[in-house]
Amino acid sequence: MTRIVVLTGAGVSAESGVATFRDSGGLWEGHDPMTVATPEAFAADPDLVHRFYDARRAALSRVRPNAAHHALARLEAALGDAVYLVTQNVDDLHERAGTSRVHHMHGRLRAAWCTVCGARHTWDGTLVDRPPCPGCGSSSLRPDVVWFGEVPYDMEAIEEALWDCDLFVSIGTSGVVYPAAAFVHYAIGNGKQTLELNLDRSDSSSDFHESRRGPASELVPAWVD
Ligand code: BV8
Repeated sequence: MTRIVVLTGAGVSAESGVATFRDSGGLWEGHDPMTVATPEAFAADPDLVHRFYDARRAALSRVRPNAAHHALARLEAALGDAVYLVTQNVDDLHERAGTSRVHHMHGRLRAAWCTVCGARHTWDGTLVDRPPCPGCGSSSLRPDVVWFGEVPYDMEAIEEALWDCDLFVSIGTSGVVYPAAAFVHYAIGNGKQTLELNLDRSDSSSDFHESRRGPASELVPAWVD
């Protein structure tokens, strides 16, 4: 029985040195999202998209979980499966901090998906050099991330957890991207308590029962502990 649903966004990994998407100097400023994170962009220029994800996958080895990730791992250790953690992030920092059940609704950098046989593989190398799929041998692997216009993972389970929970907590997200940005509306519509922990005001701050301002590395441990 889920009691708490936690949604995290790029802000939870910002203090680990992982660029966010929309803050000044954020990741997208290097690239217009629509030129790298869509199936059309991949079809038009697969090398560009592969290089974008290969660089981010390689950068994972240079970052570490921060106090927010560790606090959320303590929350799961204390409450077990009463906590449902869903992240918009494609990094593996929640796992490396010790959280065992992480639901990556937008996929994972350290995974590749074969568009010929459909197999998904843990992947730490590059894809731009078109390595063979370990399953079928074809050179048709793509990053296993959810691009704009694609269907997020785990939506049914996420909606069920939101239906069951008492509390929905959103951490480090601008509330721009749907359907994640709609979770707070779904929670409120079903009479749940809602809390936002974010550095700045987000697009949905006014929707939450309570919205606390500050860095995740301070707000999340203070909330968890
Ligand atoms: C879908 C993976 C149908 C790839 C990502 C018009 C209107 C409304 C919606 C749409 C529309 N046109 C199209 C849509 C739908 C579209 C969408 O929402 N577009 C937006 C741009 C308008 N969505 C989709 O296409 C999705 N699919 O809708 O399918 C469907 C839906 C349901 C069921 C069935 C079918 C798929 C979207 C997934 C796209 N992929 N990522 C990759 O990573 O490259 S999105 C990407 O941006 C991230 O994954 C992340 O999820 C997302 C949002 O970013 P945030 O995490 O919020 O980060 P951001 O930088 O924006 O904000 C950081 C926040 O942290 C800030 O608020 C900041 O203040 C705070 N912060 C910073 N530092 C700290 C901090 N907080 C605390 N501490 C700190 N230190």
